[in-house]
Amino acid sequence: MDFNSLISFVSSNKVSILSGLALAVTTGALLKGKGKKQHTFEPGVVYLYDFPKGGFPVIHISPFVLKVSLFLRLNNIPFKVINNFDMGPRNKKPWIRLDEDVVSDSDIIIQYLIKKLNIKGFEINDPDQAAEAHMLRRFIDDAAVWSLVYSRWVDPMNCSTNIEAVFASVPFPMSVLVKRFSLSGTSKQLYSVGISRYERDEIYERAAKDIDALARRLGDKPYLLGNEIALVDVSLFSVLAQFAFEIIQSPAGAALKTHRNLVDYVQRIGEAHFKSNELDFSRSYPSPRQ
Ligand SMILES: N[C@@H](CCC(=O)N[C@@H](CS)C(=O)NCC(=O)O)C(=O)O
Repeated sequence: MDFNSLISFVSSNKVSILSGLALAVTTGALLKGKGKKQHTFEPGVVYLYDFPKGGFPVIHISPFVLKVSLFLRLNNIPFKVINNFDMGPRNKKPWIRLDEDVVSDSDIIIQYLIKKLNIKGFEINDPDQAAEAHMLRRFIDDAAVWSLVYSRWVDPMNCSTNIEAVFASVPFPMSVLVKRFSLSGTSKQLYSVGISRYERDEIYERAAKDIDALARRLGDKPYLLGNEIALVDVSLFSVLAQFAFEIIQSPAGAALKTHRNLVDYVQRIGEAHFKSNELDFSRSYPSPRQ
């Protein structure tokens, strides 16, 4: 295209070019958290930064945000949720603000709150049990979680419904760019981590084995380590709840629902700490409860 044709193209497409640019700039700013609503922060209140509200039957669509939310609830810590695209210091949700402090990463947030607010009851004195809890937590948070990410974002059987629901509260046309941007980022992550190099059946076979192992480890105990809820349960609940409250049941959700103990576990913890508009029990727990 020579210079004269370029000028004539620009002058005849002024409106679309300008609107495209404006949309791209606004979306970029939105994703970077600029132009966000200014909040007044009350002292002593934890502000939990979450994604924009989704259309799922679970209040937080990120297991890691759900994990921090459950921890705050378990300990009666006053908190407010802020839904936006501001990704915080590590470029990941969740992150929190408490007074002058900003902390990100669910484990680091929980450890910070335990120390800052002098929360008792989560110490594990037996070194073997502490080591086992640590490994279980890593397995749940850093390994088992990836089949959820696959199922939500990439699985051709349910990803378009899920992606619509993830961005349910983002207005058009912003939603178009945000969907494209997030999907490409998540697909790259799934490839880098290695999950999306397996076939769909292989991914869900691995997920079902993860779920079977967790069901076996829980057995008939109320919680993973016995009678008291531990930090490893906060992680387990938060990942399982995402499978229990799906819009379209994935094979991993179906695998979960073959384990009565896991279904009861999610229901027991969920009902104790969340309201019915935060976890919609009417939209979960099919077969095992009949
Ligand atoms: N290790 C982190 C993981 C957090 C994480 O992976 N968050 C996801 C949402 S579930 C996220 O922010 N993804 C957006 C991205 O990676 O760009 C934690 O425990 O907080």
